[in-house]
Amino acid sequence: MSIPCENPSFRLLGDARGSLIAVEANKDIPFAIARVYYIFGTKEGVERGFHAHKELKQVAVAVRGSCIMKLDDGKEQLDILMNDPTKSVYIAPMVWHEMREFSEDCVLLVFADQAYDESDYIRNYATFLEAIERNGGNA
Ligand code: T46
Repeated sequence: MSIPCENPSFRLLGDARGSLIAVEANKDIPFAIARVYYIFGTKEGVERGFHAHKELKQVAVAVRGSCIMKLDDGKEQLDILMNDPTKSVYIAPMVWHEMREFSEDCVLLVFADQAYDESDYIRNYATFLEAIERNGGNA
């Protein structure tokens, strides 16, 4: 079974002046949006993430620049090049994720279905694998 990370492409709007993308909850994103954050100014060689969320659902999109998003459900690992503002990645609960190779201009925009809660994070990979195992090997 492959990692559930698909989200339909965002529709590119705009005209002679340039481009525009509108993102609507429960339509372009498969949940009601409770929080938006963006990661930018990531220094060269820095890797981020290295955690899974117990409950949180997220959709991430590189609105500028590029980075690589690695997803890991405890069985399978997937590297996704994020370099297109119309293409997003769904980060399901209990999927370990790491981001690397940020371009200098990368702006990674993230939509989340819950407010920030540190207790929702699993930041230890061995703990993550144990939790997957307890759940019968399913993320
Ligand atoms: C994720 C990936 C894709 C807050 O106070 N509120 C927030 O909403 C967020 C997202 C972070 N923070 C604090 C927590 C840390 O003290 O900001 C600091 C940096 O967060 P973190 O080290 O978790 O950043 P990343 O880039 O490793 O992970 C972030 C999100 O935290 C995470 O949920 O899935 O981006």
